[in-house]
Amino acid sequence: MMTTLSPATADLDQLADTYNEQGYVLVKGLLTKEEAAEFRARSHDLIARLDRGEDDPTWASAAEAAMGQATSLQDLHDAQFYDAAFTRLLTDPRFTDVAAAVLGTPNVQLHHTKMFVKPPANGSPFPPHQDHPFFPHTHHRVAAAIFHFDDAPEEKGCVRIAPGSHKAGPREHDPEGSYHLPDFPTEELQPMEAEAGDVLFFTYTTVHSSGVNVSDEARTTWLVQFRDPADPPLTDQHTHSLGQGLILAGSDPTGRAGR
Ligand SMILES: O=C(O)CCC(=O)C(=O)O
Repeated sequence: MMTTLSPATADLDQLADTYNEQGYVLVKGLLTKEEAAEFRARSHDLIARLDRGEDDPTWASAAEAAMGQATSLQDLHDAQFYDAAFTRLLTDPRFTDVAAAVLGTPNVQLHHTKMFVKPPANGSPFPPHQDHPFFPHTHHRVAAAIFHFDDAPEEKGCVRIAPGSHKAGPREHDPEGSYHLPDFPTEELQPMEAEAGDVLFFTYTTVHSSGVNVSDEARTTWLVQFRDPADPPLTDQHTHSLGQGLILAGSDPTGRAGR
C-alpha cells in the first residue's frame, strides 16, 4: 500500500528554512488520498473499539469561550500499540526525512502520539497554547507533526498557528491552571486549512490553537510529537507514553534510550 517517495534534499532544505523562520511548515500530500482514507478508517475503528469516552480531553474553558456550552472530543493515545499501520507510518521516510530536516539532525526520537476525532457539529476547540510547558526540554528541539486523514477546512476546526511566535521562546503559562495563553491576541492565529494527506509540522514553542468543528463531518488527525534524542527533558512530565524513546530515524548518540 505504501509508496515511499521522499522529498528531494533541496525541498527538505526549503521546508526546514520555512519551519525555522515561521515555526511551522505545512507539507502538502505527504500521504496519498488513498492512504489517508485508509488511515481515517483505521482511526475510526480504533476509536470505536478503544476510546470509552471516560476522559474527554476537551479544554472546558475553550469550549465555553467558543460555544458557550460543552463540546466533545474523542482521542486515543499510542495508536501504534494497537495497529501496525501506525507503527510503519512512524518510520516512513516521507515523514522521518521531514522530521529530521526540521530538527536539524538525522536522529529522530518518538515522544508520544495522540489521535483526535473531532465529532461533527460540536467538535472541541483548543485554546492558544505552546506544547513546551507539558514537556520542557533543554534545547527546545521538540516538534509535532499533525497527520490529516480527512480534509480540515476552517469549519471543521482546523489547527491555527501564530507564525513566528516560536521566536520569543517559552512563554509564561500558569502551572496551576490549564496551561493556555488567555491573553494571546487571537488575530495572530492563522487557520491552517489542510487536505487529507497533508502533514503540519510545528515546534513546541509555536503558539497554536484550533476551532470548533461545526461541519457535518468528523475531523480526523494523528499528532506525533518527536525530538532530537540529544535534547534531554528538563522534568519527568509526560514520560508515561508507550514507546517513548523509540528511534524513528538515525540513532541515539546518548545511549539514554529516552530516559
Ligand atoms: O488537533 C487540534 O485541533 C489541536 C491539538 C493541539 O493543539 C494539541 O494537542 O496540542
